[in-house]
Amino acid sequence: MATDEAHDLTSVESVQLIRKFQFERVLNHDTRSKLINILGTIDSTPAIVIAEKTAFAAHDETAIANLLNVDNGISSMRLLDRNDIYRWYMAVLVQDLEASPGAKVSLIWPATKTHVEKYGKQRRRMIRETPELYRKILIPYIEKMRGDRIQWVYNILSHKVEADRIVYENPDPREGFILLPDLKWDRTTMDSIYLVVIVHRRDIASIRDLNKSHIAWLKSVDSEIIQAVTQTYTAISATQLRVYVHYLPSYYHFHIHVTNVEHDAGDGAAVGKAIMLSDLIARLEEMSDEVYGFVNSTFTYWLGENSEVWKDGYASVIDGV
Ligand code: M7G
Repeated sequence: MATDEAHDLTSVESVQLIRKFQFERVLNHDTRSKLINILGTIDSTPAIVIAEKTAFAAHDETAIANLLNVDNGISSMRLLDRNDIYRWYMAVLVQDLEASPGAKVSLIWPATKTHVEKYGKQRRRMIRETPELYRKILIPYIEKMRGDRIQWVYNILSHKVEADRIVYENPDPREGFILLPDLKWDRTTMDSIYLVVIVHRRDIASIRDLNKSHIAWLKSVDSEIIQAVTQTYTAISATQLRVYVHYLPSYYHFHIHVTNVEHDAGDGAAVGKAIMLSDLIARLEEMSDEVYGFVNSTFTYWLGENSEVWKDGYASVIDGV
């Protein structure tokens, strides 16, 4: 099935599609975030399933007050052990697809080699990327990663998909952007709010393309984001938002991550990957006219050893790997 046709599937057909998943192997799993990445096939084509147990609805006091209720909280329990004033149990939660689903499941199909690398377990390497290394290794790689690989971005920008999810749009082709829920968010848990901002302009692949001429624009995007998010989700205030970008990103069309600062976004918010948007703006402001833009800067980040940037790039140029 062509990717375009896959987009047009109804929600029932999409459920039938994922049911056809044939297990191949576990790519990675994380006991802390209760997440598992599984590789398999659908109709003999590689597919990746990412399954994550949902968080408790801490903001819904009624639901939490009923947690020990047999009918709509924990339906059955077994004592594992006890010691003095301490008791610990295993429990079965009453789950409901609308009000309290047990898991969030994502499907990538057809999955590319890059997806399999990204979602697989891998060792990491720290890279100090100078302007020279950026030109030598990243520019040719970024060329390859544009086009079809960011079709999902173009689908959002043209309102072809996810249009009804848009939280805010500034439609200006040069200055504008779309703010919408990130696929990682369950769209209900306020503490784990995760939104993504995709800019309309197509000339910025990553922060490397930003320079001093973008300062005013970035500042207005930053304040428009904060205003739109706090007006839409009134429980959240400006000081509760973490607004940042990734370097390296997975997708080379400029986008910004917006999360609740309470949310543990794991690696995605970690040093060596996440850079606060306001820090980037400040760095540009402090930059001399000779340096002018991030194309002439050095960035340090981590990379997975499975990634093409490492295997076909840095591994061969860094001494003593
Ligand atoms: P990134 O830094 O390029 O990649 O951010 P990474 O964080 O995945 O390494 C891209 C962001 O866009 C991530 O937070 C993704 O979860 C999110 N995202 C990716 N896709 C394919 C989609 C999508 O189709 N829809 C939405 N709403 N978000 C997506």
